[in-house]
Amino acid sequence: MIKSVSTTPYQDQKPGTSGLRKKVPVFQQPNYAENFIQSIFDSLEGFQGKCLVIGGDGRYYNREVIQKAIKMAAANGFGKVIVGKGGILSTPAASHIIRKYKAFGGIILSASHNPGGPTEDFGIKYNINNGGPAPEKITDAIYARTKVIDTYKIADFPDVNLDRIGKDELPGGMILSVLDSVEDYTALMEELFDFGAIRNLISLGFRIAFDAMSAVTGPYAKEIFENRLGAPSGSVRNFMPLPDFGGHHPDPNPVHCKELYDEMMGDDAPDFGAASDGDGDRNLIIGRGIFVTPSDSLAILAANANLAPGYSGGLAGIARSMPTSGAADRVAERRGIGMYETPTGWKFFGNLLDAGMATICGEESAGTGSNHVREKDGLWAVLLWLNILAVRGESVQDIVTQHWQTYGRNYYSRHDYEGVDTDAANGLMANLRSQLGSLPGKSFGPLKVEKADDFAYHDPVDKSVSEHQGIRILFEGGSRVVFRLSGTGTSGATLRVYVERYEPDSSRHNIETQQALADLIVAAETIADIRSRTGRDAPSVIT
Ligand code: VG1
Ligand code: CO
Repeated sequence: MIKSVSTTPYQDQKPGTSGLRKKVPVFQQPNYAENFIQSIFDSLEGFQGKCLVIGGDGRYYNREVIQKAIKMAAANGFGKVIVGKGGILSTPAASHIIRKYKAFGGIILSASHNPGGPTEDFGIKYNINNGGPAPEKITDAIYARTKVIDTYKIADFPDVNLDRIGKDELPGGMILSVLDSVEDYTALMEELFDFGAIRNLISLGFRIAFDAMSAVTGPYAKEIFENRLGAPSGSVRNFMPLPDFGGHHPDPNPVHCKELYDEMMGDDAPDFGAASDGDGDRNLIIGRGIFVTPSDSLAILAANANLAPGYSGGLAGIARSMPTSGAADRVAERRGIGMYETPTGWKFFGNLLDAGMATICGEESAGTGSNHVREKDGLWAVLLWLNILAVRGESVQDIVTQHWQTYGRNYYSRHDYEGVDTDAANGLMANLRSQLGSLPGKSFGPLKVEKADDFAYHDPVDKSVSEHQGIRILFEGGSRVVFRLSGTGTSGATLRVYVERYEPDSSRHNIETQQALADLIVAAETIADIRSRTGRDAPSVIT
C-alpha cells in the first residue's frame, strides 16, 4: 500500500523569496518534486492525522504534482487533505482555507507571476498553520533536508478525481475533501467589504475592467464582480485559467498589462482598471488616466481602510517591505500607529500580523494585503479600492492627487535587469558592499549620500535576524536607491534597482516619473557600474 522509494538528492532545491521555483523540465526530473515534498514533511513535526491543504494556480504540471502530493500526504500520515476543485486555489484563497479549516499547513503550487507552460516555470511552497508562507527557519530546514534525502513515501492508489466536489475516504483511510475553489473566499470578501455600496456604484454606471490574465483569479473575479456586484458581463477579461496563461507573462504591471493600461489612458476609458497575477496575490490598480504605483496604493488603502466595514475600527499598524516607498510611513506617522519595515517577501509579515502589530501590509511589487489572511491578496486590494471609491464618490485620480497634497508624493520606480549573468550580478553586489563605508558624504550631481547600508531585519516578535536583504543608499532629503537580487527568477540573475524621491511641494507633483527620478538613476549607474558590469544599456523592465 505505502511504498518507500529510494532517491538521490538534488543540490539545487533552495527555496527563494517565495518557495522553490524552477523550469518545468527541472521539476519533471525523476523524483524532483517528490524529494522536495518529502523534505517538507521531514522538516515538520506533529502532523499525524491532521489536515493538509493543497492547491495551485492551474499552471502546466499543476495536476500531476497535486496527485503526487496527495499520495505522499497519505503515506506520511496526514488524516485529511483539502483541495480546490480541479486542483485550483488562488494563493490568498489557500491561505484562507488553511485558517478557516484549522489545517496543519498547506502546499501551494505556483510560480506566481512567472510564465507557465511545458518549458516555463513551476513552483512549490509550504505554508504554516497561520496560512502564511513558512518562515526562514522552516525553509532553511527543508533545504538542508533536500541535500541528504534518500527515501520518500508514497501511497500506491490510482489518481483521485479532483473535479468532483465532495468528500471521499481514500485507500488507507485518509479523507480527501474537494471544495469549491471560490465559495469560502467570496464569503470572506463579503464580510470585509460593503458589497451593497459597490453594487450601487456599479449600477449608477461606474465601469470596471478587470484583467485576470488567463490565470487563477478568473473564476473568483467573475463570481465577485459580475455575479455578486452586478458588473456587466465582459467586465472581467481573460477569465479562463490556462496552463500557459495564453503564452503571456501573468505579471500585473503596466508592461505586461499593456492593453488594459492603454485603454485606461485613452478616451472613453472605464472608471477603474485592475488585474492580478498568476496565483492571485498581486494587484494592479489603474484609474482613468492614472496608474497608481503599488507603493502609493498601499498608502492610500491604509489611509482610507476605515471606510470599509472590515477595517472600521482603524488599523493597528502598517508594514511594508524595505524597497517599498515610504508613502505609507507618512500615513502611519499621522495616525500615530506602528510602521514596520521588513525584507522583501510576504513571509516576513506573518509574525507582525499574528501579533496584532500590523493590520495592512504591502510591497512595491504589487502586493497588498491585511490580517484577513497571511498572503498578499490581489482581489482584496481591488475590492478595498472599490469600497473606498463607492464611499467617497470621487475618481481614482482625485483620490490620488488629494493624497499627494496631504502627504507629499513619493516618486517611485523599479528598474529590473533580467537574465543577467549570475557572476556579474554577484560581483556588482559585492562591489556595492565594499563601498558602503566610503559612500556617506560623497556627492553625485545634486545628491549627497547620507547613509549606506546592507539592510538587516530584526524581527520584533521572534527576534530572528535576516541579513543581506538589500543595499540601501540614502541621500540627504529622503531620496534613495536600493539594490537587490531577485529570489524568484529561474534563469540567471535579476538585478532590481529601486529608486525613490520624496516631493512635498504639490506644485511639483506632475512631473513624469522617470524624469523626476533622473538624478537618482544617474547616481545609481555611477555607484553600481550597472552598464559595464551587466553589459546592459537599459533595464529589461521598468515599472
Ligand atoms: C518578488 C517581489 C517580492 C514578492 C515576491 C513573491 O520577489 O519582488 O516583493 O514578495 O516576488 O511574489 P523577488 O525576490 O523576485 O524580488 V509572487 O506574487 O511571485 O508570490
Ligand atoms: Co503571485
